[in-house]
Amino acid sequence: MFCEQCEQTASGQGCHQWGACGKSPEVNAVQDLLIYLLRGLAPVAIRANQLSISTQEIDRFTCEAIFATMTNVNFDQHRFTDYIRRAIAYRENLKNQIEQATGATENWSTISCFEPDFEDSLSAQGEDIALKFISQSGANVDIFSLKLTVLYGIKGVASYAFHAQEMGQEDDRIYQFCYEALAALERQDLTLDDWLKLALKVGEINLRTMELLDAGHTGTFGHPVPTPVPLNAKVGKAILVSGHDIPQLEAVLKQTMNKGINVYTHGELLPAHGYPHLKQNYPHFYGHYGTAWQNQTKDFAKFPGAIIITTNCLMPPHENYQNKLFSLGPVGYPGLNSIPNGPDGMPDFSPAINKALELPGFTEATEPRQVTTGFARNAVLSVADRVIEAVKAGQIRHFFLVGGCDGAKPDRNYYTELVEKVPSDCVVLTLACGKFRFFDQNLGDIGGIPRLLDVGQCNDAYSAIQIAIALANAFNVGVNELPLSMILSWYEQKAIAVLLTLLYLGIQDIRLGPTLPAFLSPNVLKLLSDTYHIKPITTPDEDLAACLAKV
Ligand code: FS2
Ligand code: SF4
Repeated sequence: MFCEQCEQTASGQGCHQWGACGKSPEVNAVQDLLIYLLRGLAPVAIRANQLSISTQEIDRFTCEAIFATMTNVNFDQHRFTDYIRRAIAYRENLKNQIEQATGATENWSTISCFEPDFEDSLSAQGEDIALKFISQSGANVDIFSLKLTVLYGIKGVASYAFHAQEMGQEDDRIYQFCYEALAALERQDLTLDDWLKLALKVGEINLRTMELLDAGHTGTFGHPVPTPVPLNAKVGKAILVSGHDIPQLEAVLKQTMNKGINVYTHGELLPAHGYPHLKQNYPHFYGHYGTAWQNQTKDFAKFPGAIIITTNCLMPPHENYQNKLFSLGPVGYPGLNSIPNGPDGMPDFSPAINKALELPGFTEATEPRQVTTGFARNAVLSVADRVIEAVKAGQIRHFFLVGGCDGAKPDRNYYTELVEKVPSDCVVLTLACGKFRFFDQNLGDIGGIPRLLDVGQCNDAYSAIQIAIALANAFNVGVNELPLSMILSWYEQKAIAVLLTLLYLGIQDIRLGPTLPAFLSPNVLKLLSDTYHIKPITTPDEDLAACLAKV
């Protein structure tokens, strides 16, 4: 087994025996096998597109299958076997269509003809494939490093594209690029410079993908508005919805209407409370429960209702709550209840609803507590004039974007301490699950502008980028000249895609932690730090001093 796609990779070097996320070597190997099949499907899809043969269903399948290989999404070997079978079926069907269209036999490369032996161990075959990939590419560690950067970045893009597509937002250029990048992983003729350009292109395409996702969310649910969210429990039956998928959260809300069940968000679904459409139409959309994903084994065990996990981050469930936990879409774990589709092909949440009705729910209310979310781009930019005035008047000295993922490592306390130490004349913008390190702190306000602004999920990185660009335009400077510092925490592959987007946009001086990606070779890291001055976090005091010296 070899996997180093996330921040918690073992010893900062790679998981070899067992995934620190809980992924077994067998599941890791079938994930590698699936990626190999998708890399072989890619050239066939590219050829089909050249011939105007529709690949729409395959585009969506590819994104879902890639999404399933991300950290903390799917641990179920059977699900990967199914994805593998479907990839082969789609590929062979497309080949037939291509041959019918051209009237000729195409010369497909080995990877596009590969079929595993389903009678034999798929994980053993996946191990072989992974070793071959390493031995083919590993001779040049820097190129291998950038190949992994591209692959992991594409995983992030595919997950965002999957979300956007659920809301009817698609752009063929995204799918085409994913195919091109997957196909490129087979090439041995590209230089370091070519791979660097391809990695930045992942960032460019990811920006477009996040733009679509933003359009999907705001077009479907309205622009988020600042909204107080109860953190306390209310007496009554309860369902907890976790992950990132807002359309699926709405489906749960629809199916629980008038059933006497209060719906709570967990983790990255907190910002869903900011969407006016959800707040206005579903009175039982109540509050938020628990904190970041890595605390779920405690939080889920205590929750007295059913729990639905729509996307990452799923941890291997504990026995004491597995029977009330339900997974959806690309998410999976052996033996975990999965939400079936109804006759209309849409998820039917009845099993989770019935479980919630069976369970006691909250029998006592807890002490009222709340946080405010909903400071996405529209809300922040609607007070842009006041923000600009406050900056000009010296009331706001500096902005800190403290965003990204959370995780279990103790060195992530850096982010809590940093926010606590941010001087009182500075504003903190935050997004993604890393905010649970400080989201309930009362930092007060500056002239009515809150000092802690929750822009949204990691999926809302586009919103944060638009805020930075709008401020830069208002001050007639580039984003790098703003009194703004980006202090990011990463964990999984969406964060890699967002980081590549920031580099594509030419953002300098990003501080990244808690550790730097293991898949970046020393030379690649040097290249990035020479060009973009990207640097590891140090201590809160040192980093704050350096950021404030920028003004
Ligand atoms: Fe957080 Fe986990 Fe959002 Fe990441 S809930 S680390 O996969 O997607 O951010
Ligand atoms: Fe290890 Fe992360 Fe890979 Fe899991 S996803 S096996 S923790 S590197």
